[in-house]
Amino acid sequence: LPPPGICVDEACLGAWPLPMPPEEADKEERGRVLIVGGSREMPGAVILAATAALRAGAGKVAIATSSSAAPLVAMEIPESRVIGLPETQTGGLAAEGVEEIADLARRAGAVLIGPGMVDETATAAFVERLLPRLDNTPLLLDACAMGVVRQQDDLAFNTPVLMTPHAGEMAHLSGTAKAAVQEDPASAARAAAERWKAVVAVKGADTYIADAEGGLWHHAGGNVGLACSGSGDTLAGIIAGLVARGAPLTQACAWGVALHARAGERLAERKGPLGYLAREILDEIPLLMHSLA
Ligand code: NPW
Ligand code: AMP
Ligand code: MG
Repeated sequence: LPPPGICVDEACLGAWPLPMPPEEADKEERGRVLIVGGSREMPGAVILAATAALRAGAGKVAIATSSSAAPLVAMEIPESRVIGLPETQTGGLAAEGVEEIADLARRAGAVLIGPGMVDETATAAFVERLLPRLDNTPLLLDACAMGVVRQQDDLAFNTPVLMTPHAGEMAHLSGTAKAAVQEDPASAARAAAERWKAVVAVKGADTYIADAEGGLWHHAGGNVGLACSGSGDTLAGIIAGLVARGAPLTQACAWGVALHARAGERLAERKGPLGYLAREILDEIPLLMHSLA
């Protein structure tokens, strides 16, 4: 682990190599990711996240999404197993769906929940029911799923958890103003990490990653083209893929943020600084991962 406070740059990542599977490894050894999310209105987010996990080198990915979106999602990503879960009336995932994926979640190397989910209350109930079933599987909470921390004042996770809010979400979760988070994102990340006993990355042009032990890492880079629809879903999926490969949450997060940003820089050079698509970020990842290693 590089010392807290250090910038996450090439030198730091080179000294913090990702776990590599042996050449003779099978796909189980390369790690399994379970992605839970999506809804009728936003089926695309889990497709982006699942593709991202595979691009980051995970061996297997399963997606659990709303039953109405499942057939479409399965067609779009033939590499993935897709499980349809019961929906609430508002289009969220019903908490009883946890029973259908509890075994998969326990056996996964990483579970990501949140991309494309709607209905914070239903999603929080889903996450609350999932948490005790995890058996220490690392859990990544993004987007709507982070709302679980608003349900209980004294919530502190007792399994490894990573949260990836942008400034607006961080403000919503901590009950502060977005401007206050933007003014001092490092302190917002630190306070959240300490409060919820999680690794917390406050995302933006500068991203700050804090852990519950007081560690803090900073990344600057990427370009404004990354401020696009679906961008965060790709980041969350990349990190999940790295965790499933065996990287600890802090390392996976630092590497994921750096890879995502470098991919944005490359796309800016080739396609122009604005207008590239979130899905195009993903094609860049395998070679970038190789060249930064
Ligand atoms: P505001 O503006 O802060 O008052 P962002 P995002 C609100 C999915 N996507 N709790 C916010 O309100 C992502 O995976 C799916 C409650 C605004 O009205 C996420 O699930 C794509 N409300 C979701 O969209 C591609 C909150 O939500 C609205 C909140 C949002 O992701 C695009 C949208 O918020 C996208 O990535 C919270 N914690 N946070 C797909 N193809 O399927 C925000 N809001 O911040 O504009 O949307 O972060 O991009
Ligand atoms: P989300 O808002 O969840 O879709 O996530 C957006 C992603 O794009 C995060 O990883 C941010 O760090 C990144 N991002 C957003 N704006 C910029 C920017 N101006 N420069 C570099 N990266 C950015
Ligand atoms: Mg997002």
